[in-house]
Amino acid sequence: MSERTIFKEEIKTVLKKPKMYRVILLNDDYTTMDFVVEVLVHVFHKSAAEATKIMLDVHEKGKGIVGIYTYDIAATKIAQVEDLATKREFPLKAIMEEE
Ligand code: TYC
Repeated sequence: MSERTIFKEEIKTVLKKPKMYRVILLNDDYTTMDFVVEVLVHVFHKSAAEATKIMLDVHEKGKGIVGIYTYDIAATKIAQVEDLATKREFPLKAIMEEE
């Protein structure tokens, strides 16, 4: 077997795409609209216009996707949302779902 021979399993390991996770923002009755926009701008790097659109959509529909990330990035962003919300005493929450 030459050095260039690669087993099928090795190819699979090398080429396997990471699982991706949707980060979903949940509506509530207490968090202010301004704070949600602030979070979308600072944590999810949305423009003010895009953040406002997403916030209003979540407000109307109850939840909405704010981004799709690898597990660690999604978990970090969810923790940042929780951290900022806790500091301001808002119940704002984000969750993740596997794509
Ligand atoms: N429903 C909130 C209000 O009326 C605003 C809001 C929007 C809260 C989106 C959370 O994810 C959220 N103040």
